[in-house]
This record gives sequence, structure tokens and C-alpha cells, in this order.
Amino acid sequence: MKIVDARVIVCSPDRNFVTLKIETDEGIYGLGDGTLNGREMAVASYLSEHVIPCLIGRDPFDIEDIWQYLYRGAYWRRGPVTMSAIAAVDVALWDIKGKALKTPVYNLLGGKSRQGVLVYTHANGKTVDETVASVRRYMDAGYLAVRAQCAVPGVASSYGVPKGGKPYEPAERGLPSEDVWSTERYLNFVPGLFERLRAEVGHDVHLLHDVHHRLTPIEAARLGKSLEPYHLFWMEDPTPAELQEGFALIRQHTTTPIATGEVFNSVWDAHDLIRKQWIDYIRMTIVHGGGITHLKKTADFAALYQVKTGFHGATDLSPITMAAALHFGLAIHNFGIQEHMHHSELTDRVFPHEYSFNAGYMYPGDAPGLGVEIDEALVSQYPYQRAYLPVARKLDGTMTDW
Ligand code: KDG
Ligand code: MG
Repeated sequence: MKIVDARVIVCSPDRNFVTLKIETDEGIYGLGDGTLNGREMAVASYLSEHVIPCLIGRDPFDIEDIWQYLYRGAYWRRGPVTMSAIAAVDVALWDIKGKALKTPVYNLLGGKSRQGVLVYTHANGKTVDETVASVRRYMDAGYLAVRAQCAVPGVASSYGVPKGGKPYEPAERGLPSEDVWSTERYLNFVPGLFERLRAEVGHDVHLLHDVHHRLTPIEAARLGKSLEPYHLFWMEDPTPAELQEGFALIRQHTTTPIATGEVFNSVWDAHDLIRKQWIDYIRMTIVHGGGITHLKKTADFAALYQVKTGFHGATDLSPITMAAALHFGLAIHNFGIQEHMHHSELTDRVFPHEYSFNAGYMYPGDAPGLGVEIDEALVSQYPYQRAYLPVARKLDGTMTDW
């Protein structure tokens, strides 16, 4: 089999997605996601200008060799743009191989290790009461694990809480909007939120919380310690992870489990975090981490240190990445949990898919390959629209991590 054509499709069915379609001389094609929220066109151009010309004529079954060719062959390594572009190619090739061998991708990764993939979703509210009600709604819908975020009193716009009742995650048209941030108000508020949640919803449901990179290590240590009575499933991104040894300080003070890595794009970003057991869950995701090929190696490395996966799965990752993550999560042994936010009804129509949710678990389906399509006629009605993530400033105007 030979690759005869490849095209980048950029569309905006409620939000922007970058999709790569690779076609073969046998009529089988594969789909890969290369979406990088707020920087979509950088990946699209990297693919069209620099990657696609190198793919034509290659055997799509040579997934490892093509991965190494794109990674090592570029000389310039890593980075979210490069690794998302490589991921788009890699995932499309796994899709082709599954279709050609008439088997779902999870079978190519070792077969089923479990019956379903445990997922968590996002609850939020402008008040504690609203957040409690939101968690309850998702529990009633069958979720066994829920992330809870709440507006912090005295902080005009808090991470994880939508403006105007819209579903999170943001991607705003126009220039980036500016959020405000107060560490003091946040640290004083969050333990009370989880005290109330446990009192209201009990101890069976898994509760998670995303700090979104906003604390220093010692502040994160204080938060983790104060949340211990409410036994969270995890505290996510407690501090920016460029400084990997910052996590050692958090670990010295708290037993609250830690997840990080949604902005990572290579196993090297997590090398010390994993081998020194400073984290419990690795969140690097298939689209931003070089695809299934690189995530499989990362997960196998993490398994040696009893670190599990907890992949990023917000709505800025397309249904193609969601499907790939579900095949992956079904197959590997050290799977922990998978994030799941519902895409809009329009996004789901543009990307019809086989995966489904039932009683807290998701299932990739048994279609050959990944089980996701793209409706190209519909796509043409929703062209790309420039959009940005917000930025954040402290109360005195200093730029800080969003
Ligand atoms: O594009 C950025 C989002 O994907 C990110 O803010 C979502 O932190 C996030 C999460 O945990 O889903
Ligand atoms: Mg996060």
C-alpha cells in the first residue's frame, strides 16, 4: 500500500479543528487530529508545507519509521506545533492500519485490558450551591468521576467557569480576553468548596480539581494538604511543570494525588516527574504528544513507576483524538482515567463517531480503525475563525499563568 495524497482540513463547527486526511492507492484513508487551541494555523501550515510532501509514496504500515523520520528528520525537535503535526500523521496511519486489517485500533495496541474506559467530566458554577447542583446533575447522568470548579468570590472571572452559561473550554474570537487571579482568595476558598461537596454528594463519587498551573510549589503543597480530608481523585496542574523538581516540594507535604502534563509534548517533559514518582497521573495527550506511537512509549515508561494515564480530553481536542484516547485507554494496562467533555451537537455531526458513554464508562466501538468520520460537505459551511485562549493578570495587573 502507498500514500498517494494527504490534505489538511481546517474547520470551525462551534470551535476550530485541524484534521489531516491521508489517502492510499487502495482507497483506504485515515484521519488524524492536529488541533492546537489558539495556534491552529501554525500546525496546518507545518503539515502542508513541511510534512505532507514527505509522506507521498510511503507505505502507511511503516508507522514507527515514519514517526522517526518526522521527529529526527526535522532536526528541530519537540514543541507543541511539531508534535501535534506528527500526531496528526501518526493517528491517521493507525486508523489506516486498523481499516486495512479490518480491526479496531485497540486490537493493534494489545487488545482489551478492560471492558470500558472510566471517564470524568466537568461540573462548575458561579456559587458553591450551583457547583453542588452541577456535580449532582452529572452523577444523575451516570458519571462516576466529576471535576468541580467554582467561581472564587472577589475574583471576576475564574478558570473553569463559563461566561454566559456556555460550555467550557474557551476559544474566544477577537484578541485574548483578560481574566484576573488572586492566589490568596483562591487558597482560602477551595477547601470549603470540597468540604461542602463531600457533605452533599457523599464519598463514593470521584471528585477532581484543576488548579490550572497557578500556584507556586509551596502554595500547591498547602492546597493539597488542606484538601486531604476530601480525598480528591487528583489535584491537577498544581504548579507550572517546566520546573519538574517543584513537584518534589509538593510531594513532601501532601498525599493528595497529583496529575500533570496536558501541555507536555514529549516524554522528556515528564522524565523526572515520572521516574522520581512526583506525580500519580500523566495527562499528556495523543494530539499534543506525538500521537499513539509516542504516548504508548510514555505510558509504558510511566508503568514502571506506577504512574497511570489521565489524558487531557477537553473540547478543543477533536472527536478523532477522543476516539484514539478511548482505543488507547481500553488497551493499556496502566490506564487511570480519561477526561471527557461533550462536544457540541454540531461538532458531533461534522465528526460522526462510533464511541459512546454508558454509566460512567466510554466505549470506542468495534469498527475497524478508529471509528470516526469527517463530513466534508458539512465542513465547508464552517470555515476557520481566528480565536484565542484568555490570558490572566493578578489583581495588581501583573501577567500570570492562565
Ligand atoms: O485549550 C486549553 C484547554 O484544553 C485547557 O484549559 C483544558 O485544563 C484543561 C482541562 O483540564 O481540560
Ligand atoms: Mg487542565
